[in-house]
Amino acid sequence: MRTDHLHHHRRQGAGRLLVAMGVVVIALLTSASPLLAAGSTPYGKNLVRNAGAQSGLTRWQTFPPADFKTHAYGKPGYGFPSKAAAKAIGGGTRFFYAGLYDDSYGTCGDAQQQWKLKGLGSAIDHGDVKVKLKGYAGTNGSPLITAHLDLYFRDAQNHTVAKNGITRAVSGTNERYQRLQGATVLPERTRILRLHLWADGDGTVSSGDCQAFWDNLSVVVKHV
Ligand SMILES: [Ca+2]
Repeated sequence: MRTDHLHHHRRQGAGRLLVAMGVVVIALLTSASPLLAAGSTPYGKNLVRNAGAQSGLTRWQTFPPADFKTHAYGKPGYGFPSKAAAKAIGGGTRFFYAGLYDDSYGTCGDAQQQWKLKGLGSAIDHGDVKVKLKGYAGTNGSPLITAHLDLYFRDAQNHTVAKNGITRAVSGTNERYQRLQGATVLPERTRILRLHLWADGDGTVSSGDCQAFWDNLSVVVKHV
């Protein structure tokens, strides 16, 4: 009896310990989201955060300071995509905009988001990981303003690998969006992906306005 009781008691104790450990693990997983980055980069999931400008510039690094903007969809005829253009792509209420031309820096505003690929190194080096870039970009009516959507491939030291990445550009879209996309197998040693929205062209300098815009961006890695 006594032994049984003791045994039962011990099992209860072990059970409590396991529950306590479980709570600790769950707490670590839920409370410290940067810790989750220590896990593998997920396949099949859009890595871009705030991909549609609906949360302003949260998650985006911009340069020069305060130049790159988000802008509300509105009426057509002002060089920006209209509410109808937004509706056509499920673009919500706001889009990314390269801002006014910055004379002191001699450039339009640009925005970037970067990911360190975690836990995928061996699959990448075996040629088993594909990346797909998708998004919408456009410009005003000027053929001299270009909207760029680039995804760069870099190694762990942020140096170039066998391919620079996927680069796409549009110009003279006359306030409409063009759907841009590209997919490729990641070259050996790729450990960093960087998405870059930027604009250039003589029209940006002469007009003082970089009327290039983007919305609904997506970067997805897949095992192939
Ligand atoms: Ca949007």
